[in-house]
Amino acid sequence: MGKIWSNLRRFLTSQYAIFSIILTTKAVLIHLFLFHDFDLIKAFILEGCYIFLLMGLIEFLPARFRNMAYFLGDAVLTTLFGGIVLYVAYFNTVPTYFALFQLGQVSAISDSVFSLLNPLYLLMYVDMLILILLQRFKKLPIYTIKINKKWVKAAITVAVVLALMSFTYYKGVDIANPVLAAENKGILNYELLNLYKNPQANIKPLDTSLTPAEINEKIRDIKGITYKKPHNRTWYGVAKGRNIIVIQMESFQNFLLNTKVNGEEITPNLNRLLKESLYFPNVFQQVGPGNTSDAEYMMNTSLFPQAYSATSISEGDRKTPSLPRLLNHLGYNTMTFHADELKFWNRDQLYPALGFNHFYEQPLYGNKDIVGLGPSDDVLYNKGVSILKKSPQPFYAMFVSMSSHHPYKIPDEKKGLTLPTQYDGSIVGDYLQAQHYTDAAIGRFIDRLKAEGLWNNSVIVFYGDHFGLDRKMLNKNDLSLLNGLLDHPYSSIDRYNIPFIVTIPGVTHGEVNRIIGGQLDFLPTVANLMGISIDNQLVHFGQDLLNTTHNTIGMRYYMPEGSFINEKIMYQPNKNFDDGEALDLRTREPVTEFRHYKSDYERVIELENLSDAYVLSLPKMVITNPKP
Ligand code: GP9
Ligand code: MN
Repeated sequence: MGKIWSNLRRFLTSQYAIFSIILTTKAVLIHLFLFHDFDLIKAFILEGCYIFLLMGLIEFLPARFRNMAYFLGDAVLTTLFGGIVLYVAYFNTVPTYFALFQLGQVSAISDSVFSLLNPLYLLMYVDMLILILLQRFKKLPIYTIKINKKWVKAAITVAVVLALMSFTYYKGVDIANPVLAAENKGILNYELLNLYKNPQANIKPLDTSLTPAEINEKIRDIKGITYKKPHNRTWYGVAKGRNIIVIQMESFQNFLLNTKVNGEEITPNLNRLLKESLYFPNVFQQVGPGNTSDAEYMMNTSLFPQAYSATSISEGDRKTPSLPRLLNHLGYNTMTFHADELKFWNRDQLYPALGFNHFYEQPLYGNKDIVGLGPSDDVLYNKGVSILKKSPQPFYAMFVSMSSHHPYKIPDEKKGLTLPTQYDGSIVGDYLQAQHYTDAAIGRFIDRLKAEGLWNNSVIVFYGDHFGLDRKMLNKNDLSLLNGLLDHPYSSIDRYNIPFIVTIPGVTHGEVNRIIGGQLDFLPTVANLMGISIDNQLVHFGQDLLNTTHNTIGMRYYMPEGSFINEKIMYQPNKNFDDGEALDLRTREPVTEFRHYKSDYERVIELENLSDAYVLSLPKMVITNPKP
């Protein structure tokens, strides 16, 4: 008996056991941090088996490398866990290994990341420091070399058996929601399963002999909509031949419009503009992990963004039929403006892939008047107007704003709202100030366009790229401020709701269209207004919102694949369709009876798969010198 105890003591103080136990504890703490309810023992076994297995591999190394290898193993796994925590904080979903490759992008938006970084995260590495010190001062009885190998072998064998069991068992369990899947299957098991069963492996490129008209017909069939000839459509060609100016507004949510804080309008310029625009208040974001760049992609292609990676990163090298390409053929000069570096979100590939004639990125905007990630929206628009002035007409110019990027810190002199003291130091207060600035800069942009004679002969489109406020960033005070502003509890419906506004000076006069829409619908709607028939030319998964009687919006990222918004509910699956959750769009209350909407769930998945298959069939292009 005494021998067993002394062997156990020797085992538990071995480097193998110490590092494995510490790392498993870290993994379990991450479960505690990321998932609300979880089973402690299950988490310990699920994460532990892989960690004891991985650390066990080090035991097979020559003795002189082991010490170093343990520390290295600890550092690598801790960084992986830290990366996952950071990713969840930023994107609000558990990343697959594909998405983890995009962490380079997260580091580029360091301000945002730092605001999410809790200094406590650094404590994740503290064990290494303690172990180094203990080792240095020879306080730690480490028996690595003299350890009874039988115990190690037994532990590794148990770990291998448990890892194999959990892998085999969960291979057959489909859980649509990535957060739930990682919680249930274990984080490391979930990553490994994704590696083994590439969720996109079943998608085969679409038959390239199909014409755009045939694919569009297939899309209409899946949606159950009937074909209407262009000339029978309302608003067809009302803006024919005009310039097109698109303004994609960073993190801009719909609730900001026509809302007052302390008696003051948050967005006075846009509110005024609504009176001479066509406004769609019931539009929802459809972005994937590529956030801003996915919004740009959807505006220009009407294709679903990828579910597991930023589209610009994984598919940005494919020559993609798009709005700029269509307009290039019609003699338009096509341009896009954004004050970030071109390589961010792989835009150096994306823009040529979308066929823009020109793109204007950093360092064109210099380094004056920096707000958040780069030069302010004012700098962007000023430079933009000076280029538009000289551009041949008609032109298509897309502007991607940036000053209102998370964490919404703008210089004091740019804070135009007088907020009550409850807003001091709150993210909601910062968000309102930043979006008030977005609106003010747009107001100045509009004035300049008018002064240069570029307003009346243009169509100007505005929309938010994606949400700015997520419940997880909000504390009690933030929530109560928001609830007061909105007059109801802040819900996912508010979070994903972005505005879509089209101004055609002289033509639009404050029409409000309450149809449900998504970002895929922007291109078909603009094409109809421009009198460009895309039916035979451009594969598109969205609908012209001006000629739509019913619509179902598919979302595949911030809510799991299969999530949708139809005229009645916002739905997301959990393990499958039946155990999903739904909210009534009108009351924002949970709905339990949603089974009769199963066809919407199946339909959005079929459309998303068809979109992926189509994207895979597009030819790759080699981009050596992206700058046109
Ligand atoms: C980066 C900027 C922000 O260029 O557009 O991107 P986001 O973090 O919102 O995807
Ligand atoms: Mn964005």
